Amino acid sequence: CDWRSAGEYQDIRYEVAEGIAKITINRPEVRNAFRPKTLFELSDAFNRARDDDQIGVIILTGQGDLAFCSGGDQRIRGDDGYIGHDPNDPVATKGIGRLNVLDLQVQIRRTPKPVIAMVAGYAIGGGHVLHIVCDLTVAADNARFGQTGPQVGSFDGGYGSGLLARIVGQKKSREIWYLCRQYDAAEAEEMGLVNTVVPLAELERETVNWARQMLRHSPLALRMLKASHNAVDDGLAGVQQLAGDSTLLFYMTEEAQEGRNAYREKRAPDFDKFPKRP
Ligand code: 2NE
Repeated sequence: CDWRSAGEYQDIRYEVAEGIAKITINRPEVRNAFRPKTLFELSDAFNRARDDDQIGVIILTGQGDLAFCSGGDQRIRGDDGYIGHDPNDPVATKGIGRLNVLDLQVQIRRTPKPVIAMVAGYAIGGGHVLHIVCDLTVAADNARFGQTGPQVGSFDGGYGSGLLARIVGQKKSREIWYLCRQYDAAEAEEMGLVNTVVPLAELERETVNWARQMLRHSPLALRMLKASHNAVDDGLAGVQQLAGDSTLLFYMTEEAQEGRNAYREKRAPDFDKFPKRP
């Protein structure tokens, strides 16, 4: 893929090619751990990919072969969350902590385009949860997965446990969280935690192949399938997204447009010509 960079970021990279956006967490010195700024930049990049009507699939990955993401940067964990050091952030300058990875998780779920986690090396802690909330995971054979919360005084009781249990089952999810073991790529594939495992050298090529295959398919169908898969687990917010997509489709019909046109033309709407479908 002939990636072209876009956007001005410090902690991440945003690149596009062939209708694919690749978002890379770029803090390899800490195994791609995130700080508040990393997450704000990731959020901006996901919005950029969402708003670009040429982008059909998003890849989330980490810089280098050693890690996808190792979760929250423990060096800047304060007593109430992760404390940024941005002088323009009034919350950070007051020393107030953030847990803004949770906002990013929700954003990835709401992004109406397939998101593939491309995992080489460690996906650990909050970094493991990021791959959980992606639609698909393509793992390199050196990938290692796990949660560390109970070791480091943390937990993710939202998607990090509820959605994980949906994916691997209740017993396995509790094992992953309670014991804080690490699982290699083969074990992850065995438990349905990843879609496929490929040699490290072929990770990007294979991930791009998966993206290309989806790009050949109907973007609206993929959008509806993502919302449909999310709906039950996301409760009323999931239903809202699916319902919003129904509204989108309805707006595209002549029937909905008759209502709009009648309002604009200050006349009564004429819905008689539309069938009362069985
Ligand atoms: C990721 C892992 C298993 C990698 O191990 P290894 O042996 O390959 O590397 P090493 O030497 O541990 O790490 C290399 C450098 O990266 C730093 C390390 O401290 C080390 O720095 P130096 O000693 O070279 O200066 N590093 C790695 N992960 C870091 C992190 N998360 N924060 C800050 N520095 C980090 C191994 O490094 C590991 O287990 N890392 C910690 C994983 C972890 O516990 N993450 C936090 C979980 S809690 C969370 O993410 C969370 C949540 O639960 C709820 C809400 C929000 C966040």
